Amino acid sequence: MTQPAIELLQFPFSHYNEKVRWALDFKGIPHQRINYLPGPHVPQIRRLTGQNAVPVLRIDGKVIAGSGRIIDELEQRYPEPPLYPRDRGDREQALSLQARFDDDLGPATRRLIFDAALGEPAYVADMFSTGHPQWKRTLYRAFSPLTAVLIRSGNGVDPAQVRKAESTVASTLDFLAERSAASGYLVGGEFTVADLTAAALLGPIFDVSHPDMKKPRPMPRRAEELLARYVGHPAVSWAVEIYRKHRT
Ligand SMILES: N[C@@H](CCC(=O)N[C@@H](CS)C(=O)NCC(=O)O)C(=O)O
Repeated sequence: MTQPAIELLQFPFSHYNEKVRWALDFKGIPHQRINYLPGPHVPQIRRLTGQNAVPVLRIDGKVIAGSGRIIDELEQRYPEPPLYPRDRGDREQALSLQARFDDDLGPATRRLIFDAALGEPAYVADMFSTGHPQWKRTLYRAFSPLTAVLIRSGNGVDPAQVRKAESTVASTLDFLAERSAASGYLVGGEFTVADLTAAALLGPIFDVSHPDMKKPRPMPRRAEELLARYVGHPAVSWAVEIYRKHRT
């Protein structure tokens, strides 16, 4: 049977995109990644999907936006190895945790890393332009002070929202530590989409070892401080372990 051509339209380093990369790699699905630059990506992604965000998956001529919807499609087409628990109640719990983390944890960790790193816009520009030709990287870097302003306003990076994000991250970390304490997993004693989502969306605030998410060094000083603030939390050790065991 011939495999359908699969393309992931993505930003490197983005944690929602990481959810989909992780699902594709975990299931061993061959695919091509097409990198976009945040900002200049808008016209093409909007034309294709009617909205601006990536990840977007193109599979068999079908275009799907949104990490949860994409993972759902992959799970239907490639059920093994599973990311959804077999038990119906567990499956509902795993999917509801995914939706919760997508809604609150993802925006919160992103806000914190942007707040910490955007003092050095060139660092952020270099990170996001990974994989692009050098001329494009140089041009993108030159525009990075402007991009930084747009990223701040587009992601609610202001003092009040940052404080809210800190509180969301603190309560989610405590929840994850408590919930995973017994079996090492969030639902049903096995690795599911809930663990994948939590670990991927925590990516901005810890030192992920996987090459797709490893933060370039040296990092801005405030970004170092951000990671240092969370490194001792048991939920961060849990996320490191989930990456080690399950991020192929
Ligand atoms: N809920 C969406 C969120 C995706 C998202 O926020 N993507 C960001 C990158 S991390 C993005 O594309 N931002 C650029 C934009 O919206 O223009 C998902 O689960 O895929």
